[in-house]
Amino acid sequence: MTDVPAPIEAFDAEAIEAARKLFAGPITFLRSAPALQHLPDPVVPEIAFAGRSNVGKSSLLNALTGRNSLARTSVTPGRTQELNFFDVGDPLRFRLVDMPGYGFAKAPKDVVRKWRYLVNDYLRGRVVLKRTLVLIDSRHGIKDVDREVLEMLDKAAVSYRVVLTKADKIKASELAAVHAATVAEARKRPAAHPEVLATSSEKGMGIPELRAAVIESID
Ligand SMILES: Nc1nc2c(ncn2[C@@H]2O[C@H](COP(=O)(O)OP(=O)(O)OP(=O)(O)O)[C@@H](O)[C@H]2O)c(=O)[nH]1
Ligand SMILES: [Mg+2]
Repeated sequence: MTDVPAPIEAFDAEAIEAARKLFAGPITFLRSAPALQHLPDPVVPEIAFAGRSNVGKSSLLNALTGRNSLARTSVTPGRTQELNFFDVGDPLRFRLVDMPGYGFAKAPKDVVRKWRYLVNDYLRGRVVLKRTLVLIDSRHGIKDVDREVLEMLDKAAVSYRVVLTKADKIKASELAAVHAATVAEARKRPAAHPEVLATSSEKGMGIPELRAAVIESID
């Protein structure tokens, strides 16, 4: 017997199917908020995507919604520069929020500061924010720059779930090791969900499960 959790957490078939249906329905871009005064009215639950620049936030949003170009992605870090809101469901059930990345060394300092304030203020102060998905590149695991964000979320008691991205880029054995280390760290953090999902937006791995996890957190 082993108690090492699998990289892909099991959800029951009904939850997977209900989530698939919801994400296959209407999803539309609502607006970009370059500053807090442009946020939409907080009328439905929100799920935010956070993580280092280039970790795959916009790609994961596209994979979840099954739409290739809903959120803009790029090989160059720093693509997403505002908070982008997407409406899910008709009638509206919840919103997905794609955010600028952190830890992007090449961006000018004042730009980085602006993004950081925007993201941090949103994360700490948004009443309808149900959960933040904190994305971590499978090849790198949790880095100090990620830990700063996790600490901020812990202190502000903002519920989050760590999600590994780009799982297709490493071998299964390497993925198992980084997953185990990430779970161990998540379980020590007060505001973190105890499970960590490994995903690949490229190959679709972990996507049905992450959909179910999103729905679970808004219900
Ligand atoms: N192989 C592989 N590549 C991926 C995956 N997810 C994202 N990428 C690639 O990683 C690069 C960055 O993806 P984005 O989704 O734009 O990353 P981001 O986190 O939104 O980046 P910023 O908006 O700059 O913070 C792109 O070239 C994607 O094609 C994945 O699951 N597998
Ligand atoms: Mg992006």
